[in-house]
Amino acid sequence: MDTFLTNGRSVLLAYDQGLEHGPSMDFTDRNVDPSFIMETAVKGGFNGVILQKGLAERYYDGNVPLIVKLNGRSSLPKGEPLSRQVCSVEYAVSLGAKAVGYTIYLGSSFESEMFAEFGRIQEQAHERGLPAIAWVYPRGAAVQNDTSKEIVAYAARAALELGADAAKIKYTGDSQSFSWAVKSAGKMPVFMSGGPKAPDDATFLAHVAGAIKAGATGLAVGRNVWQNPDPLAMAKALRSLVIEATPQ
Ligand code: FBP
Repeated sequence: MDTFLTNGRSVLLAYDQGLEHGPSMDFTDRNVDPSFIMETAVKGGFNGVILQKGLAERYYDGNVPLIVKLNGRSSLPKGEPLSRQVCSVEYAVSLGAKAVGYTIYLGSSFESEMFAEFGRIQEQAHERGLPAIAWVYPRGAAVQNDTSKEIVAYAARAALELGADAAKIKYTGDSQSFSWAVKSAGKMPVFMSGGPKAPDDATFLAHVAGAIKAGATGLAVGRNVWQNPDPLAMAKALRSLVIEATPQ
C-alpha cells in the first residue's frame, strides 16, 4: 500500500459511482466529465484515484496512482446484491493500476460467490506485487443496520480474514464505535468510505476526524469531494485532517 501513503496516511478519490448508481443520481454537468475528476485528483493532491476499467482506458493520464475496480453492478436489479468481476488483474496492470479494488456485499445470499472471486483476485494481485483492496459493504435482507458498531467491525474483520491489503468500510457515526472496527482489522489498514454528500462540510469533516482518531489510515471518498462546489478546497481540508496532522 506504500504507493498510496503519505506520512502513513491516505486520501483516495473514488469515481465508480456512474456504474454503481447511474449518472442522474450523482452527477452534474461538471462532474459527469471524467476529465474533471482526473484534474481534481491531481490538483487536489490525492494519493490515488479509483476508476472502472472503461474510464481508466479513456481518461487515466498517469499523474496520480490508479486503483482499478475489478467488479461492478448497476443499481437496477432488486433483491440480494451480487457484484461480479468485470476486469482481470492482468488487464488492470496493463492500464497502469498500482492496486485493485473489489466490492464484497457481506451478508448477501451471494456473499460466498464474492468471497471466492475476491480470493482468486487477491492471489493474482499478490503474484504481480499489487495490493487488493476490499470494499466491504454489509447489505441484503440479513442486514438490519449497515453502520452499527457490530456490523462495521464484522466488515473489517471479514476483509482481514479474506486477505485484503486494506478495507474500505462505512463510518459508524462516532469515533469510539469506529475504533472497534479498526481494532477488529488488526494490522490491515482501514479506509473510511465517504457516503452520500453530507449536508455541510463541517459534518463530513467531523466524520473524517472521528475516523482518523479511531485509527483509520485514511479515506476513499467521492461524492463529498466532487459534488462540493469547491472540490479543491475540500481536498485541502481532507489532506490537512488526514495527512498533515500525522506525526512524522
Ligand atoms: P462515495 O464517497 O461517493 O460514497 O464513494 C465511495 C463508494 O464506495 C464508491 O466507490 C462506490 O461507487 C459507492 O461508494 C457505492 O455506494 P453505495 O453505498 O450506494 O453502494
